[in-house]
Amino acid sequence: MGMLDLDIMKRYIRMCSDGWNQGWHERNGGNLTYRLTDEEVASMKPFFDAEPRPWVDMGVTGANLAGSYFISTGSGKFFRNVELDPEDSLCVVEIDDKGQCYRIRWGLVNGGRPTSEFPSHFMNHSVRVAATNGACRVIYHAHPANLIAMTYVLPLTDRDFSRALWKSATECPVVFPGGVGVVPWMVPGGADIALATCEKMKTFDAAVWAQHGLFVSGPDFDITFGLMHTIEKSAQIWILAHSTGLKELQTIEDDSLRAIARDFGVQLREEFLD
Ligand code: 2HA
Ligand code: ZN
Repeated sequence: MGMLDLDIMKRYIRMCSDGWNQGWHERNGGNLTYRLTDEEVASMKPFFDAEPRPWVDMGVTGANLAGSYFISTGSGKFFRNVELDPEDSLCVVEIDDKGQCYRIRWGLVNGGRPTSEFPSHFMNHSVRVAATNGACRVIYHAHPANLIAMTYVLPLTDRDFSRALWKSATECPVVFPGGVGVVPWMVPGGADIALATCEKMKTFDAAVWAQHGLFVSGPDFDITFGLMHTIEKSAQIWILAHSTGLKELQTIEDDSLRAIARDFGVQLREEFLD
């Protein structure tokens, strides 16, 4: 029995492989963080390093995440390699009692630090934990090509993207009734994109990063991966339809979106409907 026999590690690694197999993680693209439950932390403690590595100041604070633990992909690591060598690609980090610093307790055996987007993930975990009453555990960032392509040709507004995606596949309004937020192009890895994303994630569980990718959150791996997958599938249909060069003859009308919402018992963001 070792760290990699734990169910939570197996499911985390499977999600990394699933993302790689979808083609969303060229080179070191993308990152995944998971906030562990107390039981999961307890099951991991026997496998933690004898000596924790030094505390690192994140430059951001998430008081509601004080004392929590995360699994994270490593900065510069490739999703392609996670399954092959998890100890080199992943880490478990502990957050201090102020929610300001992290230290590595397991993994990254050849050195390194958590994803370059860790401050972004951390701040967004903080926002989503508050927004979901503690239900949010997963933050996932990937580079799905069709959605990125859409950011070159659609106005970069929450409304335009939410409507286009809802109308490109019938299950979309059920899967993300709140729609998607859109963050304009920004330098990745910094505080600015973290703050802009947090602003969106106060009310959305998905934020498009223009000319870059998608940032999603959820309570578990299935729901979070499924959200990324559904949004990208919808974007693919949008791109395919527009790539024909043919005139659009029909779409899902706004009243049909309302009918889906009614029958499936979900609340669509009303201001996005005509
Ligand atoms: O981890 O995707 O946005 C590499 C990235 C940064
Ligand atoms: Zn990225």
